[in-house]
Amino acid sequence: MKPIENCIVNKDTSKNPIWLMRQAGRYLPEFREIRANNQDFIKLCLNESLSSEITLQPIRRFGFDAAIIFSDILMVPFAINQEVKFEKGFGPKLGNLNLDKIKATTNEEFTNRLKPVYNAITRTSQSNLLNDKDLIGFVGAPWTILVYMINKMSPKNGLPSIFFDDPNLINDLLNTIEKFVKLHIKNQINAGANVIQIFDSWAGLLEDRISEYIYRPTFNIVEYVKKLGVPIICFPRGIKNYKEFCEIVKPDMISIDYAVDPHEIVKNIKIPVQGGLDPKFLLSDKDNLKKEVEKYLTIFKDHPYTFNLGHGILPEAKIDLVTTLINTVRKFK
Ligand code: 1CP
Repeated sequence: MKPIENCIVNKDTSKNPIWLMRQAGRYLPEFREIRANNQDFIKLCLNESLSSEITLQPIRRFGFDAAIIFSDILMVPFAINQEVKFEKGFGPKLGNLNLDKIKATTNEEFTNRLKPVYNAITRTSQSNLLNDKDLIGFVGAPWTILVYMINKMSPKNGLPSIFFDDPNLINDLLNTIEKFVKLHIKNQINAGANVIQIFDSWAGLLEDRISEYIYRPTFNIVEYVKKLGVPIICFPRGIKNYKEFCEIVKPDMISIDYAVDPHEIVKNIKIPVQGGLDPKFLLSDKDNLKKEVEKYLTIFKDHPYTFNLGHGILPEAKIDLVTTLINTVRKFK
């Protein structure tokens, strides 16, 4: 693994590196072109030359400071033998949960099924476009992966109350997911990823049992990644108490969502921070966007801060506003 001097996770307050969550994706015409000819999303994630190309598209166009491998958090359920499909206009659709089948998955089977993802990481890490840039590997947090596995589709309209009826099943499944998430991280690092991000996109759905379902498994993964010598970023979207999360889980960097007050974060959190900008500003206009970007940069002026959004970039984001965003960040003094 190559050491990156200008790593997106660092304690330097004199610069603000920038990359965007979901930067390799649907807002880019060059991605849409590839997608139009590749209807099966899982197959596309397992096409090592195309997934490497998609990873590099936003670097070529915008020169972000980091690339994030083109894959999906639902590749883990796929690799532990739960059916996963992506339907146009609907989103992910998962097959029935069969715990015995999942638990019977061996590490070798898991690694073999995701081999193309690891090959894509190696191939991408060798690109000249990434000479002095990070390559981010990622996973879903056990809680967020579990939500998709039990709910079998996006929980964007909420979870049924029966979801929480069987804590034994939840704990059992969380342990199994944690084991494979660790393996997936180790494989990505061995392939050439030099930063890891954990997406807990549905952390905000939990009110009780946060310690058990979020803090404990995420802490275990953070400790594991630290031992591998790679920085780890956590994105627990929608949680109420980022300070408590950081104190208990101890990531190297915290990625904040757009609903939290950045003033509170800078006051209460000592570790490097990433993110915050509401992705909707990339649908607005230059002046509005600049004002909001400068707001975040000013608040985090004396804090290690990597610029990013408070959630993934929207498919409707305007390309020229992404350019404005980068220029504003790079020019800020
Ligand atoms: O063309 C298409 O319709 C596919 C859209 C798409 C893309 C481009 C999906 C389906 N996944 C991805 C890639 C992806 N997903 C990346 C690639 C690298 C990059 O960031 O550029 C990453 C990091 C993810 C992570 C991901 N997948 C998350 C966590 C981040 C977040 O946005 O909260 C989640 C929740 C998913 C699940 C997922 N994948 C795709 C969809 C439509 C969904 C469901 C979202 C939902 O439940 O509403």
